[in-house]
Amino acid sequence: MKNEPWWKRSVVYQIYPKSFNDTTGNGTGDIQGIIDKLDYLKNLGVDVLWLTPIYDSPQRDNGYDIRDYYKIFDEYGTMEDFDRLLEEAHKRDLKIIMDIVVNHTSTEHDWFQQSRSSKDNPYRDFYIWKDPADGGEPTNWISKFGGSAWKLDEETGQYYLHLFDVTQADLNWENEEVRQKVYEMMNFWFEKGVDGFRLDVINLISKNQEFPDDDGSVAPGDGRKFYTDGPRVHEYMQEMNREVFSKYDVLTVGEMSSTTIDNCVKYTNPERKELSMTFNFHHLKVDYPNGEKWSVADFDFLKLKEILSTWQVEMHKGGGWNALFWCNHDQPRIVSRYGNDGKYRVESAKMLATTIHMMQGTPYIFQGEEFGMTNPKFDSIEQYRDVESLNMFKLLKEEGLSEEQILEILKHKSRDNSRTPVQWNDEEKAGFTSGEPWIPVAKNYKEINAEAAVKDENSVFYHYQKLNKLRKDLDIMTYGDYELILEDHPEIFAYFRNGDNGEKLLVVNNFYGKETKFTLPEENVAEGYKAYVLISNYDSEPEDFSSFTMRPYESVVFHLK
Ligand code: TEU
Repeated sequence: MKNEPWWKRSVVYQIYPKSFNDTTGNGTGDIQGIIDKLDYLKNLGVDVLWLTPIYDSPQRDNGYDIRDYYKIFDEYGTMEDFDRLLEEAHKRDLKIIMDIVVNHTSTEHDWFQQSRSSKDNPYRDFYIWKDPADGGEPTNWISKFGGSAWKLDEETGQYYLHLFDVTQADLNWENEEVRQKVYEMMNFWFEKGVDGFRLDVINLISKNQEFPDDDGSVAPGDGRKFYTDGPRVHEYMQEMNREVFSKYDVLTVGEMSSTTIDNCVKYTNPERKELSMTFNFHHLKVDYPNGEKWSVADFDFLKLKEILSTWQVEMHKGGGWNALFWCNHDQPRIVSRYGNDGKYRVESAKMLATTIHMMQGTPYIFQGEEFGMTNPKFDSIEQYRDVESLNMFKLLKEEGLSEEQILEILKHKSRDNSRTPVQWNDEEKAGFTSGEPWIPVAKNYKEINAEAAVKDENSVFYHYQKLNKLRKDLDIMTYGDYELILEDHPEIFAYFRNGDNGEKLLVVNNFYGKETKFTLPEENVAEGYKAYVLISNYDSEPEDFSSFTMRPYESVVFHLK
């Protein structure tokens, strides 16, 4: 285990700079704001900070639309500020990973400006241009943000592909020059000293060059099968690894949209020399009835257990590595989703934290999650900022839904649910800014904020701190095999982690707000073991680890030796 990479034992904290901490009063977070909170993050016990894109950008998609990969977005600061952040973080033994978006660029990027200018411009082939088919879009694929994935450019009479917003044009990875430019840019950031990358939708970069129409078997115009984990994607990842990652000791995490376990094993098995680990989203779709995000439904608990467990077992078997997470800037807050953001907010936030952190992989904590921030429950469309939410509002209205219905859906599903300003304290604007925040602060900041959490030894914050510390102390958290038990139990998510020499962790979580009985199944009865409670979320502990009544959202981890 000695030669294992450092990132297997790390905990990553995700910062969404726009909403993190504003020091200038312009209502938008900034780099200095991150520097000011480094001690807070160090105290939480995380090892790595992932910054979502901080490059120059028109901000149509909050920085995932990059205009210049070599420049910091003005409102966040300057390259000098960034260098200072890197230095201050490293001083505290915190690593920094950058978010790299290379499936697409902003249409304001110079490459695209050139590319669009004429058919024979040297940059034309940097993007994916197609002639009209039968006078219309080249294929029937739809964009992930709604509407066609193709946009006609009047200048030259051709369409360009945009899997996301119309201002996010897909790069043409078939073009070797594009790849070289991307690797050059990646090397620039590593030479600066950053410690890794989160690679945005990296499994979408290789498109089926036939560009076929989708037959609609999944959903009308779906198109995903023609570019998800596409034909040359592993070749590109290996090339990227050779040209960039292999030269540094870094963490690389690929964001994998609608991927499969087989592919994620390939992306992350070290022998293949691609990436360190992958994010997948299957466990965050168990509240999408029939795969439909834009509806409101309870989550399917048995399916959740099945999905997470299958990924645990299969990735381990294949020698891959999982990124573990509940929250990010695209997902509603987990405590409002699979937990309880009312009476049992604290208990359920801790229970969810334990459930995911005790699995095998590298855990990620999204800003605010560490003290149990909730969805803001906006009640008017004016409060929303997200391009996807605004597009969907329009589209669902056209489909005939009432504003009231759509607002109810957005309350649960909008990406803005996680993007409201971090609630630092109970002062005006939650201590996020002295100005007017770019997106409203959630109303519950007086009760739910970082300062209150740090003052309260029973807070969610200290639960995360403890989990982070346990990871450092116990090898079994990193290396133990995962074994689900009670797979059909309708309320309890329980599993073992099996280490060497019979050492075990028994992780038992009640996912509901009522009492339920835990009984260790016959075949798992561990004779002769002594059990020590490692971490739990109530102040009294069960007497017998093999059978006890669980309180609402109770969570207990036993160390069996
Ligand atoms: O997200 C990719 C992605 O597929 C999503 O999770 C997306 O938010 C979802 O499909 C919308 O329903 C990444 C970024 O995390 C996201 O913020 C960007 O908007 C997107 O890529 C485009 O760069």
